[in-house]
Amino acid sequence: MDSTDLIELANTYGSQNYKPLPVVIEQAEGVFMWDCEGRRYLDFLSCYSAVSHGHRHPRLVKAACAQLEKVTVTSRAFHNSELGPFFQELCAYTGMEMVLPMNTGVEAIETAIKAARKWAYQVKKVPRYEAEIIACSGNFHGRTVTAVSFSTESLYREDFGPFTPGFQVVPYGDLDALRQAINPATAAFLVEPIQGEAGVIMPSQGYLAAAREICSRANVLMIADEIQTGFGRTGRRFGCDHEGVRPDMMTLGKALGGGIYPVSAVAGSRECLGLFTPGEHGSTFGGNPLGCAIARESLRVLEEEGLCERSAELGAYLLQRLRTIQSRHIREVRGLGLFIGMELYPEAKGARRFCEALMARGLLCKETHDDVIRFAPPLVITREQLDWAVDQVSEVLTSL
Ligand code: IF1
Repeated sequence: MDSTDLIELANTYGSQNYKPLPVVIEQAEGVFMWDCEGRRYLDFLSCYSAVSHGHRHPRLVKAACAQLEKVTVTSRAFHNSELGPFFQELCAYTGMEMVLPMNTGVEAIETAIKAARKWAYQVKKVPRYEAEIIACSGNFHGRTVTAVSFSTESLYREDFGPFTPGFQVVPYGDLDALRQAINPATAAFLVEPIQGEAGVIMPSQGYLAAAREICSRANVLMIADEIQTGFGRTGRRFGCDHEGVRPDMMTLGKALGGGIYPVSAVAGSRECLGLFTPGEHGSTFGGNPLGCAIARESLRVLEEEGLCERSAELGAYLLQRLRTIQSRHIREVRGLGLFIGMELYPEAKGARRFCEALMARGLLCKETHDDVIRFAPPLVITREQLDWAVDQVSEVLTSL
């Protein structure tokens, strides 16, 4: 079947919970993807950072295939030979004391919320069920009913109530609001080091460190959502590293699975994650040997190929080049590492049409929040490929 037939099929039988660009990906390798008609595209979305290693990284495919020949899923009713080493290596990589493995990012978020509430009742002695968690306006932490209960985006909440209680929302970047919101029932502050979905929104320098200080003084847990900013995307291992901040827990996902398999986790202190007792929490696939083997190799590849440093260096280069584009549409170009957003003026009539024009030139990007084009290529991209991409962006932004 050709692309048109395949789109027709997806539209006929699929719930329309997305409006994809009209391109059908059939193959991918490294930074490139090919559609059914053989057209090649440069991937500037990286599956929202899940493909930071590039598509089908040979070492990751090798590790996955090797594990496929041994054992894939066992449940946690039994130990498996990949689990302990995965825990140890992820603790070493994050500097945390314990890990609880899950599958998708939002499952890690839900796990962290449960851990924070349990800590509030058992350690902080907050009266049961008064624990509160503070989140930020513009947040994105996933699509479960609890996660959207504290979303400020009506598109993600509409018609999905009733919502989970126990959350407060403060303006992102506003330390006074955070201080004001904290009360004796506050369990935790949940924050993205950079808000991805909100449009690559960066807080002012020092915000994360100050928030860490406020939480420590108030005996409130700090939970960093590094599902998108983690594993080199911002030029350091984690977004918190830019300010030397050590959260009590961090939620991890996307690139942890090497662009091959869903692997997520909460990494945190023993004080938090040590509170779970057998049977209280879990999942069918969390910690399965296939995911652990892939995640272990994804950490090794990040380190051995210097992908964090690459992201820092090439991200600074890309940011600088994008900022030289003279276009009446561009309001701001911002980002850190290979995590960049180009905000357009409202008069540009939305970023989608620019993404469609870029697609026609062989560059695949995704708009977020109407007016922002997100640029987040795999961390294995080369400077020459970035130059080609900037040329396409420049052409489109100056011709449309
Ligand atoms: C979609 C963007 C959206 C995340 C952070 C948790 C999760 C995500 C910081 C949940 C997931 C994905 C979800 C995907 C599009 C993408 C996304 F922010 F990356 F752009 F939606 F806003 N925390 N982000 O970014 O992880 O359960 O999806 O594994 O839902 O359309 P998940």
